[in-house]
Amino acid sequence: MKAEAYYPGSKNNSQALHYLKRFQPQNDEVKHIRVLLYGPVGVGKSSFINSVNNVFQERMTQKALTSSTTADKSFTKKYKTYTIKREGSVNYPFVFNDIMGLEDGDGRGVRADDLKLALMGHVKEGYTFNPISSLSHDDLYYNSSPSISDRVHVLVCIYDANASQMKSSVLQKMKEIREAASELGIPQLAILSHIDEACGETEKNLRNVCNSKHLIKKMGDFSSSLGIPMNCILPVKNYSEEIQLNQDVDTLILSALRLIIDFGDDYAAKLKP
Ligand SMILES: Nc1nc2c(ncn2[C@@H]2O[C@H](COP(=O)(O)OP(=O)(O)O)[C@@H](O)[C@H]2O)c(=O)[nH]1
Ligand SMILES: [Mg+2]
Repeated sequence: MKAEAYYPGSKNNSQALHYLKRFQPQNDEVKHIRVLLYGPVGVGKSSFINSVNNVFQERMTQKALTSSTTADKSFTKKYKTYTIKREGSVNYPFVFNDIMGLEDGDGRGVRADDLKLALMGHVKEGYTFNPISSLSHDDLYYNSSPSISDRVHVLVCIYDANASQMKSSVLQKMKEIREAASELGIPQLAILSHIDEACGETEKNLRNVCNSKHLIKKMGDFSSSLGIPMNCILPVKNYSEEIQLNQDVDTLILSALRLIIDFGDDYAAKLKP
């Protein structure tokens, strides 16, 4: 893989940001592209949303609360839409939801059937996912007639590149949700987060992402176990402990986001109210 694939030059950041700041969905009926981030607790779903927000506000921000301890089971159980603020009271036309997967036997997370409902836009804002039972049609939080903006337009599975081993139960769950998304024709991508911690080379310099044999292998493994092509596996380092913006972090966030939004937009373009 060529370095230019991820680091095509310093001009690239402002170009990508400019493109995304001007972005409008092709479909006039679509208010925003809805991105669903899916993955186990602690992989960096909230951090990715925060990182996107930092890049757009051009400063450090705190938005989707991140958990500093992954043992915290109370995080991100509610279905909540995160927006990125533009000037005034306007938001950018892309929004994020994050959902934590249900891991085997741990009694937390979100059930596969609820995930499917979320993909179709049936889950109303504020619904608290219940690991024991799924959202029923007569529930107050069931949206029986979702608009095309309520629907999910692109699914992004997230996993931690630093995880010593990719849990097969987690990958299995990701496969299931991917299949549900495929049935609906929803495009899918995957983020490999924590690349700064995944190997010595990227720890020293994020730009080594394309030279790190270890990381390329991780991306390849993730790609083949999920069945997502290699060019849809996006290596990312989220903002975590930084106190100021960093150009190399921004580059990865922006190139991931650009692909995510373009894929979602192509799908949304085909939807009819
Ligand atoms: N070093 C590093 N830390 C990260 C990265 N992404 C997330 N974190 C940290 O991992 C922890 C869990 O992240 P969080 O976003 O809450 O995960 P979530 O449960 O998937 O929403 C937090 O302490 C984050 O600061 C990353 O890419 N690199
Ligand atoms: Mg979270």
